[in-house]
Amino acid sequence: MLRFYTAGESHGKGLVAILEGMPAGVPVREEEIDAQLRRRQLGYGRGKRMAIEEDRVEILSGVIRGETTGAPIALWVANRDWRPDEPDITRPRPGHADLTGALKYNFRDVRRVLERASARETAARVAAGAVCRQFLEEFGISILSHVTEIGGVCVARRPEGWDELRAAAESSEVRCADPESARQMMAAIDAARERGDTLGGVVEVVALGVPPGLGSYVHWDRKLDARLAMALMSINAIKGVEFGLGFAAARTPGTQAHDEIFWEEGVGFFRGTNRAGGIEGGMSTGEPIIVRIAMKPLSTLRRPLRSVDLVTKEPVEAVVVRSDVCAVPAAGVVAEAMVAIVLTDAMLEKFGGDHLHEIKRSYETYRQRIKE
Ligand code: EPS
Repeated sequence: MLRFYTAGESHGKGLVAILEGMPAGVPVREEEIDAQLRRRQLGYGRGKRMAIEEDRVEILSGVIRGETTGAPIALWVANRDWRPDEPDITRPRPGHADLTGALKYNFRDVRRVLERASARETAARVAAGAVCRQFLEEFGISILSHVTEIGGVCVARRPEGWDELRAAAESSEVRCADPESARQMMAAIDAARERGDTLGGVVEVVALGVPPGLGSYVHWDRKLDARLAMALMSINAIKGVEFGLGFAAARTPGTQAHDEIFWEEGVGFFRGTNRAGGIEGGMSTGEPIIVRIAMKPLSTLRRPLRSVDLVTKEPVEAVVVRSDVCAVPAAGVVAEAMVAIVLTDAMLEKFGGDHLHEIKRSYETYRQRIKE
């Protein structure tokens, strides 16, 4: 249904995203894409690069007078820190794509790898995701995220309501909804910076307003959780994905692991709990989709690990380049974008049409039937 590509290097001229398959008639506001790009640039623990860049989108195609036309949407985000002539790097970082990328493509310079393996690429994803968010908004679907863990510091408490959770996370420098936990996370980041170290963490992403029945139980590659997991695992440095109870479900007996079903006049079917994280049998249940991602600590270390020079084969210390101490808050914003892209694809698959009006009609008919 929906396809998207990105192109661009971290210190190339800029980044491109091409989003193909978006129907006509979707209102797209450039300011909203820019607002998402700005959110991705924030976060305590980021390096100096984020002070240099001021990410802004330019819509090159597919949108006329603020509405999609159904044609491919090309988005451009320029790099301020464009450096076309940097020297070679031959000291690969353990944990990075450097060594394997160089072996695979027969490079003697890992810069050719790291320029593309860099998480700078995620700015293009956020731009594409921001267009998808505007499509989802038309159906009352919204996506939020908050950081639940950084460097072993876990969030101690969280607000009850989704709006409160969102507001608290948005106002936090580490995107954590509990100010006291946030303070401890920032202290952990400061300590890691002092040591020349980096920190990973966990982010929870929540999608609200998703109708039941997106995805499918009939075939493996149409399952919604499988598609979300792939999209989220594709984000740089993400090592794990879990839905609802996730790995804890493996340690929970069946009587306490599932969500009992109820029905009420005017509401229809609903669950009393949401341990499944909004997905059963590869389909959305209509409850909030709740997914957590684990990010490893970044592999560029100011106290470098042992490595081997690609050319001389001598033991060396891995290269030290400018980088972030912690990018977990930013990863949450990227994860929201990836979830938006997958949900848009799943919505188009279920309710698809060439114009937003057609899709809305089909969606309303379905909602009505479900209610009855
Ligand atoms: C990154 C290294 C840093 C980060 C970068 C990801 O960039 P630089 O090498 O220019 O200092 O700032 O992230 C971004 C530029 C971004 O926009 O997120 C890396 O090696 O992955």
